[in-house]
Amino acid sequence: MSWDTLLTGVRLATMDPARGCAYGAIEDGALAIEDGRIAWLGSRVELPGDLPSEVEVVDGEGRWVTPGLIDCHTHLVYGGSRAGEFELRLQGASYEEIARRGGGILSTVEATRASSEQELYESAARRLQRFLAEGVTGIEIKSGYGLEFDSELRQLRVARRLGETYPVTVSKTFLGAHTLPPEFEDGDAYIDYLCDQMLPAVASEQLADAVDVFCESIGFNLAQVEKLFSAARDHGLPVKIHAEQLSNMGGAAAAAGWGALSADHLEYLDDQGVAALAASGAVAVLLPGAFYFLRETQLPPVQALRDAGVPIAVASDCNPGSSPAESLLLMLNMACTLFRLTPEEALAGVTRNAAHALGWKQERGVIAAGACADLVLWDIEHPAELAYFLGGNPCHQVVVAGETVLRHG
Ligand code: DI6
Ligand code: FE
Repeated sequence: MSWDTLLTGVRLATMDPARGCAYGAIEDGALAIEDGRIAWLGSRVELPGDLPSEVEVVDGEGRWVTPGLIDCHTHLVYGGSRAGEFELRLQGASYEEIARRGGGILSTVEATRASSEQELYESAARRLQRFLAEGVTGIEIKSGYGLEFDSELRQLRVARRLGETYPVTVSKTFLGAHTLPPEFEDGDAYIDYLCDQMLPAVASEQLADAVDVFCESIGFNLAQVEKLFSAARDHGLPVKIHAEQLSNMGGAAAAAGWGALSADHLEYLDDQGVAALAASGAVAVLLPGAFYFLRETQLPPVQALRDAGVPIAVASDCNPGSSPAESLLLMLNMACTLFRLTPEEALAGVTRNAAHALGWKQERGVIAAGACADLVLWDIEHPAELAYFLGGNPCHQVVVAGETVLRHG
């Protein structure tokens, strides 16, 4: 036993279901870190008597500790802003109308193409720091605002550099199939271009950990999804999908058939879709920020997902058009108030189940022996407070791979 750090005087919300209690909590807990991993955890009275003399003992002063938070669905890297479009929507235009008129995603594509790699990096870094300040230590970042070779790869390189520079683990997703770019009139031809030209380059530069697609009337149809997923499989890349956000196209069930990591949005998911997700083990990722910001009224089938045992994650969908959200804690609150998740389900949605959605199961998103020591210490009296505050930030300290990377106050 050669522990580096022993954290005592903490209340652990382990989020480990094996503990069989709310939040997998251990009151009066202690936790040992060795080589960036959790070496031991338990109640303080169970601590072995013969502690190594060189171990640094840190008193958590009664704070709650959770796993580092994970935002498993973001479009963090983009150029420009869509505040003008927000004003148009307040005058009555719908999100889909704006998209059909060439605004929407395409206006961000224009701004992103016009941005240098450094400009994209700096604006995304600002956003990333806000997430990190709230205890986010893992984040997924999609491309999808380039829609042509150089700009898609530029977005993914920025995502990679963010992960190399900040103490946040980044999962990169290729979302070339976000919408049809202005250079193409035909979705089939664009999907062919993605499969034949872009995907091989993305894969050979190891710029993506997964492939995503927007399956929607203003996105891509099922046949196009299948074609893209088949190409992704050829490159050994896992898939995920934006599905059933604005209508029911059967995208989630199709993705489940390809062993997708997750299906995201899901407001219009039907029983068949729920059953397909349950059978495949895919995670249902709920995005309350987009639901709120677009003033949607169709609720995702949360009770059916629960009944079927589908793991539910919660993410920010941070993007300039449908969810300019820069707070994952606010998403916890929205998941509870809008979707009626319990605070415990919401917290599982940004820890254990978010890890699962990124293929990081066991490694992150849970406080357990052997897992990476990504931890957050909070100034709260109960874990439900993480979903309770609107816009507050009770984060005290963020630990990544056993090292303190941020301390507030
Ligand atoms: N669904 C969304 O909510 C985002 N992308 C997607 O496929 C919106 C992206 C945008 O409006 O810029
Ligand atoms: Fe999205």
